[in-house]
Amino acid sequence: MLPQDQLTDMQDHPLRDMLNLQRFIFCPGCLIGTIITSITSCLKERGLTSKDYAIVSGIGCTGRSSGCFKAPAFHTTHGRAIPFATGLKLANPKLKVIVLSGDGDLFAIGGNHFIHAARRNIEITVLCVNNNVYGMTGGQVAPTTHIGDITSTTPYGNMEPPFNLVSLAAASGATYVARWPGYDTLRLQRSIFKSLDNEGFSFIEVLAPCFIQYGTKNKLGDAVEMLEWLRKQIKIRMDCPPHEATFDFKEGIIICGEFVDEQREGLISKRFKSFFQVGPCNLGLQAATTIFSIPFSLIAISISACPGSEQVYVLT
Ligand SMILES: Cc1ncc(C[n+]2csc(CCOP(=O)(O)OP(=O)(O)O)c2C)c(N)n1
Ligand code: SF4
Ligand SMILES: [Mg+2]
Repeated sequence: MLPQDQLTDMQDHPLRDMLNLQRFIFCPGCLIGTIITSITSCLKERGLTSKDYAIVSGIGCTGRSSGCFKAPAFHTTHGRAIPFATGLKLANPKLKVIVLSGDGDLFAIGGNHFIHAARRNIEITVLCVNNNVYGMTGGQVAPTTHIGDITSTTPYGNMEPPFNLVSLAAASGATYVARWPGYDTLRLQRSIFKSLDNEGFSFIEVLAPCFIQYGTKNKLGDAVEMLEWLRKQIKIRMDCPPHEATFDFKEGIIICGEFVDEQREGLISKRFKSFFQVGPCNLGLQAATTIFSIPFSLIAISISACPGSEQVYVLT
């Protein structure tokens, strides 16, 4: 964690009204901080206040990012950011709900929630910080770890093939899908703007190497060397079908770009418009709970912690 005395020169930071700067606990050189400021800059540019949006994260280094926002921000349980975000969106459909979490959180323990949220085309944005490993817990293998990679749980090399996250998102039904390296803030921000406008499920994969847990074990160097290693592999293609969007460390080719950008009415707009308009709120929520099989407690927590105050809610 950064000592407080290193933050004394941050009093005039342009995003200080929207960010808890003392909560930036990430290793110096980690792109998670850059991704948080990219999101915040987009929200500011759009003129959105803390009453207009909510941030939801799971557990992990990326999961800690919810604490950085001076907004309704929810540090939920491991893998459950998406169902929590779904509850928020159902309770307040006008809210822009952004999930920011890690590859392990969203695609290992939370994988089931991801594919069904995409299938439903629920109107939320999911940003996945993909560092190909469980960073915070000691560098264990993740469903995004490449074949042959050394991790703390695959000391002789990983034998399992990784998910291609953009292909998975597209196949599951997401209506906006993109992949960018975290240092490419302009393209990343353009995608965040598009996701805020998308009336459906948006997925943005953001590549952000973990030099502490992944780079060290695979002899890829320090933060700067790993970013250079990543940069050399990036090829931008805006016309690439998602299943051809290669993410191949061995070949040294990572296709970045926008892979899906289509108009399809989102779930809340399509199926629940009339429900929210005519029925009492709790009736609508009970029906939603039954239909979606989302635990009622999660929705209830979402409502009881509904935006309006500038706090972080930690659920254990
Ligand atoms: C139910 C449960 N199982 C396991 C854990 C331990 N755990 C915390 S974070 C994490 C993995 C996080 O990986 P990722 O989402 O990739 O986050 P990163 O640290 O890489 O950003 C695990 C397994 C937990 N907190 N709760
Ligand atoms: S351990 Fe890795 S993912 Fe976590 S803050 Fe450090 S560099 Fe980033
Ligand atoms: Mg990770």
